[in-house]
Amino acid sequence: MAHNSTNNVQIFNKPRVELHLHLDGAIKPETILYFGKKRGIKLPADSVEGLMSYVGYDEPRNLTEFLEIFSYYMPAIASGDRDAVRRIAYELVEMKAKEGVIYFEARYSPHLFANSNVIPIPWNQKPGDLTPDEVVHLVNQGFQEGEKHFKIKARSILCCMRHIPGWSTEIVSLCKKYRNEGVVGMDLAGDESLNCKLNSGHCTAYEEAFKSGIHRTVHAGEVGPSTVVKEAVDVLKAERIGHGYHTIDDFCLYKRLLKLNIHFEICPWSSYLTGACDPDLMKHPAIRFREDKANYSLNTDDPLIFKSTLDKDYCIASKYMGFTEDDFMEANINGARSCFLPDKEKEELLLTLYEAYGMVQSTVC
Ligand code: PRH
Ligand code: ZN
Repeated sequence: MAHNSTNNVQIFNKPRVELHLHLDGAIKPETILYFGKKRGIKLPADSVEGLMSYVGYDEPRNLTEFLEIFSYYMPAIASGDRDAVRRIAYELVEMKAKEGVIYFEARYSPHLFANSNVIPIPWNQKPGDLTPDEVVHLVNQGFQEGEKHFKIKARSILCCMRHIPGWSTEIVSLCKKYRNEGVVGMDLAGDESLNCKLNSGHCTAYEEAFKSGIHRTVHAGEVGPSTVVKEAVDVLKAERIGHGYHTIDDFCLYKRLLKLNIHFEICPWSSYLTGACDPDLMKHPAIRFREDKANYSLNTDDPLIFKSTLDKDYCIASKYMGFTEDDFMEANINGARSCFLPDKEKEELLLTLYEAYGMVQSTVC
């Protein structure tokens, strides 16, 4: 199915909220090339088109193949360059402001940007001294600078990684440490198809997050079965589910999550490209979520790799899933209601949306 005609057409020209977006999946190719050159790190190509022919794609693969792509370009950004981390955060705010987003929550693994020995250090580089803690500080700085320039709000969610449970305790500590400086929650990301079994390291960290009032989302039921979603809600006490498409395979669970008002962070184009759903987008679970008035939002996930902007996801929802202007407003209001901001800021965000959507009288004279 050709989806090029859905690229870059703005069909919902009103303020938006985005809750599921990976910082390391939303880097400008120009910035990857810049830091690759500056640091003498070899990349698969030295032009934007060349790099994108390795990094971007537009026909379905599987989640494992998709996740491998990060390792093609992350060495240029990770493992020691403080400017790179600050700059990609700043540029993400710029990017989202252009897409009409007024509030977003971007997620990342601080360990994957630090000197964690996971992103291989190129032979000509000395091992650096960038810690996960400093990474969080740098991202916060980049976001704050971006917020000042682009007049939108940016917050972050710190990711635990399914295959490295040993990092999760530090993640919850960082969430607590930086809860007043831009970090609003915790996530569990990574390859659900290979690491379906929940590790006790993640359970302990999520338990601690729950006790400490740290907001929780979990990637679940993207390509994995509905049991992963059940575990995310019942064991990890997730308030939101990243993707969650396979929830609908278990009717009882689905009905229960509708009642609990669990939020589903839907990423239409991502789900097509990772093989998470039927490639026929007219059969996408988002249609069911919409019909059942579930609590869900529309998101990009990894726009660098998916060669997309939020417009792509909205266009797909409109063209293949029958979404109307009212549905888009509803999805954004749902997103604002289920965002991880403190109550007062959440109310302000909701009021801004209600005003922009003509649902209340503007307070501006
Ligand atoms: N599903 C699971 N994991 C994902 C996705 C997708 O939604 N997109 C990115 N990631 C992982 C990548 O390994 C990335 O490095 C990490 O999340 C942190 O952003
Ligand atoms: Zn994701």
